[in-house]
Amino acid sequence: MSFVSLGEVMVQFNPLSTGPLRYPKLFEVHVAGSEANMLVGLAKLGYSAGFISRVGNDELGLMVIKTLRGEGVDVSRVKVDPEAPTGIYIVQRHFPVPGQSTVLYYRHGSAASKMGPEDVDEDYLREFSAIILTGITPALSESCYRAVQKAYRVAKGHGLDTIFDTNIRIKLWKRAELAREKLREFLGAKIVFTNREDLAIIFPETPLEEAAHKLIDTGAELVVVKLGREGAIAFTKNNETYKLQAYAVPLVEDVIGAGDAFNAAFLAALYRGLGVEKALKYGVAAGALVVTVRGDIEAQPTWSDLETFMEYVEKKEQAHVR
Ligand code: KDG
Repeated sequence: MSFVSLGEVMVQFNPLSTGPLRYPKLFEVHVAGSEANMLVGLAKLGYSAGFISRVGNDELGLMVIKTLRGEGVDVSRVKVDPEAPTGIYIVQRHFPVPGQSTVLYYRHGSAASKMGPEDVDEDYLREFSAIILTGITPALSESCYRAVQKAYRVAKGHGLDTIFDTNIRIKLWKRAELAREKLREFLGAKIVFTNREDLAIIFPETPLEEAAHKLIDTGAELVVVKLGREGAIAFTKNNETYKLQAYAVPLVEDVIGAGDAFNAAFLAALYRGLGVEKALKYGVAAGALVVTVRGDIEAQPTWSDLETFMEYVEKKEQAHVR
């Protein structure tokens, strides 16, 4: 099993202190972006992964390429754009809502936003067995939207499994209706990851379970609704439902990237043949690990990390019961 994806990866500036961004003086630098995060997670779990993107001809672009390569992702299709810069974003942690993070994007006109259908090489896609796309890339520009359309169509045509995370970023779309309208065509992917907020945008005023079933009616075989601290629910086309509580972790540094880590571990377990229930378990474990550090990719687990974490949680639970 091998995974290909298309999207923007940025340099993330994450303050060492929490609170309003006016004040921190010290920032840590990370490489992050939803699609690339998932590929790194999958690579750590033993799968091959390839990324299609563009970065600027600048030091930050070099950092992105070097980091992804170091994590085992094939970057042969990451182009270096001589004119546009690498995108960046800054994180504000635990303010104004404790436990949550918000982001400031500086990515308008970035190298990745200039991607288009010409970046999607059909022969390259055919080297993989599954494609992962998200609702972020179509929001970057009209040409990125067309690139995602092409990738989705070509992948379906060549029999790749299609995986789509709705990942609606209102800061990019500006209007919820636009996201709803433009993302509709990707909702029939084989596996759809989403969350409560995105479902409310896609199917307004529809109860969560009904909305998930609407996605199944659209063609999805498996719909996974991530619920943050509450865990996740999976709905299958065979009418099965699986629900799992999240693992509580003593320390939440930064929640950004948890959803991507969840997806990666969920997919890794599912494609290893472990079944949906076990996949949910690995997914929430990976999500729990990622929130304990700043940065999206650093704490993504290997199989052995997942086993160690799960043993620790089980021991804690048993001690609690006694
Ligand atoms: O899922 C985490 C991502 O949201 C974060 O890394 C930044 O890719 C990003 C985005 O577009 O929001």
